[in-house]
Amino acid sequence: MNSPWKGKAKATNQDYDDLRPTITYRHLLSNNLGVRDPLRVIALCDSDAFYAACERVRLELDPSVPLVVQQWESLIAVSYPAREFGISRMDKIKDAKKKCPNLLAVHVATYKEGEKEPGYWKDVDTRTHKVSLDLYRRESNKIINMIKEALPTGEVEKASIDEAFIDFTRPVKEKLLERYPHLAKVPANAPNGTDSPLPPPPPIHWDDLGAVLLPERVDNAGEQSNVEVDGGPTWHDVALSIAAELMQKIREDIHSKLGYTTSAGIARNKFLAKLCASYKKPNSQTILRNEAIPDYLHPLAFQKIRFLGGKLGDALAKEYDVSTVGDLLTVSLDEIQSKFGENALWVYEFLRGIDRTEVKEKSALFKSMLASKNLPKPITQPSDGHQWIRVLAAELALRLNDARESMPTLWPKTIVLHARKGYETSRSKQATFPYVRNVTVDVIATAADKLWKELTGDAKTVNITSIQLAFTGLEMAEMGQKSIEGFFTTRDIQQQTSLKRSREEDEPLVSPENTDLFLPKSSDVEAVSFECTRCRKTIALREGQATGGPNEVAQRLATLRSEHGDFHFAQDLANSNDESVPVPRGSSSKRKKLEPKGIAKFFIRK
Ligand code: DCP
Ligand code: CA
Repeated sequence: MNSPWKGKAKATNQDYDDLRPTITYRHLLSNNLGVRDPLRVIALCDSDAFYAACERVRLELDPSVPLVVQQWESLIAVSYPAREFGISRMDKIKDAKKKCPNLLAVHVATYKEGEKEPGYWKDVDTRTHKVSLDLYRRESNKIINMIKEALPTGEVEKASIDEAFIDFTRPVKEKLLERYPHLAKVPANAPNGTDSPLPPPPPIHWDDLGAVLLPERVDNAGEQSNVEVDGGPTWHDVALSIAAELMQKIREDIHSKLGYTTSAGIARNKFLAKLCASYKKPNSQTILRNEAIPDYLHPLAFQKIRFLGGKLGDALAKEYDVSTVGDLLTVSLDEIQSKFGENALWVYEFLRGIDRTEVKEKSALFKSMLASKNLPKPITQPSDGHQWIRVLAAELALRLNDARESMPTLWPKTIVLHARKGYETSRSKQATFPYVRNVTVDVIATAADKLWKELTGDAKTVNITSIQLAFTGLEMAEMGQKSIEGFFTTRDIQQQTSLKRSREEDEPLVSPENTDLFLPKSSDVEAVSFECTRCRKTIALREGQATGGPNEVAQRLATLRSEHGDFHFAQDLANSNDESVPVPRGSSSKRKKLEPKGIAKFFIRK
């Protein structure tokens, strides 16, 4: 039977009430209006074929070379020239080479036993090597830092290894006042003082600012940049065009200084910026003017929208027998709330291009660092653990020393070794990490070897399928103005080390069952679990899900992580007082006990 909603009256632009907001002097002159600022402009900047680009830059290759990055037999990144041969991430390396005989396939760097640094070896083998993403992390940090330096008053949030959200609202207001200084002063005859509307905006030259999405002409973006919307440009359009100028300049600088092309989406909020960032790729940017929002959103399959891709999207599609955002707009707020709970308000708002989430820089100081390896062949002899410990120690040494370049006084308080058999809870041992000036592979491996001996005890044989080594309690040591080099004399180091050691021996070690340790959200591709930084629970793949190649395991883990994130998002909404704004972290201990209700039911609870 047809749903009563199918074919209902078409949604109109009346659904979007603030596409041409009136901008007043107060709006322009205030810097604290937050997510409801009518001049708000957000961008999402995403690097093109990122890992492939990192390898191209490292090898100093011409950008026209078709290149893929390989991890064991799978592809993890495909350059745009390689995409022209029809190659995608879904291909196996063999098939990709058939499509393009001149394809350059670079295997991702790996750590190898006995080597201090990851490298590009000829004989890569998952049984003896461990993937290293260090190059990509470093290049990613360089890009983020360039964006931050270009925008001292903008907010930059790293969204993934190659994506960043940028809140341009403040830099744009500064530019507006610089270009139109008369706006800084409210005219004496303004009818409502500071709350009077700004004078009409100047014409905008959209040329060279990227593809501009216009109402009903979203498919001809960029080609009709001189065509105006009814009523002409608004001050929000001026704000978008200034953000586009700044974004363009930042993207050009990233390209000329670091060699990476990027693509960006610029719109009034995060959700829309992300949606239009991939409108035209690579090396271009897209501007979504408010008045184009309805025409851009209507034909979209709503299940492609983040948060609406999983069970909730399926339930909505089934309930109303619809597939596009436009179809769903005919469902009233009352109706959607009666079926999906009060908090379905955010679905209602997303469909109308409203998103009030902030761009917020995540804390730069991570608390821990984790290196892990799923062993293709279990360790059965306790003496065989040593080789993997050295491999993991090499990764931690490199990452700690990398981090120390920007945070020279960074010290891990504790070192933790986890070992796991199959999907059993992992066993772990930890110890205070000695203060030493040079944290070398040897220093880490020696500490970890000791933990390994404690963990395996007198056992003649063991059965270990996954091993993780972590630094926890990473903090910046308080050292005033002194540098690390000047702070510790060799004697200090010896004394401190021996002090720590003697205390360590007196201290009871954590029981093997104790997994209640703070572990990071692992960025390691080979983990089978991660610890959620919000609920601090270890979320692991279920038995059977951790089989297959490392790529498949990594993908399942990525899905699990995203579903778990969605669960928190939905729960925040369900527990929030202002239903459109997620509750800040840790603001209520009551939340823990609440069962998912309404929309939260549709997200997996772990
Ligand atoms: N990545 C991965 N495994 C995946 C997806 C991505 O290892 N299943 C890595 C490799 C990518 C990087 O993350 O280069 C960024 O992912 P994107 O989805 O942004 O893809 P690309 O940057 O490669 O391509 P695009 O130009 O389409 O953004
Ligand atoms: Ca990308």
